[in-house]
Amino acid sequence: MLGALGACSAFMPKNLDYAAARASEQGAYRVSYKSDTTPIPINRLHSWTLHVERPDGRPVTDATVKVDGDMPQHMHGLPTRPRVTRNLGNGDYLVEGIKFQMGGWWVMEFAVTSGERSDVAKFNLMLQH
Ligand SMILES: [Cu+2]
Repeated sequence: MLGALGACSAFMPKNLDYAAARASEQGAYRVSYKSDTTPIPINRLHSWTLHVERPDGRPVTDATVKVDGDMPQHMHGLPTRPRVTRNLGNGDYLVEGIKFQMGGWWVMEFAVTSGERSDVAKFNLMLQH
């Protein structure tokens, strides 16, 4: 996207955490994801199952989750608007409509709200072309 400036040379933090299970930023939740397709595909719609639990491991069964994603080096987001379409129970949520239009470093963000508690979990992904 940055053309002559060289998108791939734009700043990228070293030692990014690519774990698929993380604490949310303020520690309110533990969030993990599983893609229904592995490896995570480029240019193909697919779904993830998100799991949300409290730090003590109790599943969060009443969360509302907003989904967003972007490529920090490229200043663009996803070509689609993925969203939670089903509460699968036991802290699992189906996220449909995910599509990555290119390989590289992506950050997926899940804004989780349950009761009064809102927090965001961010996942780094390095997708292969
Ligand atoms: Cu990009």
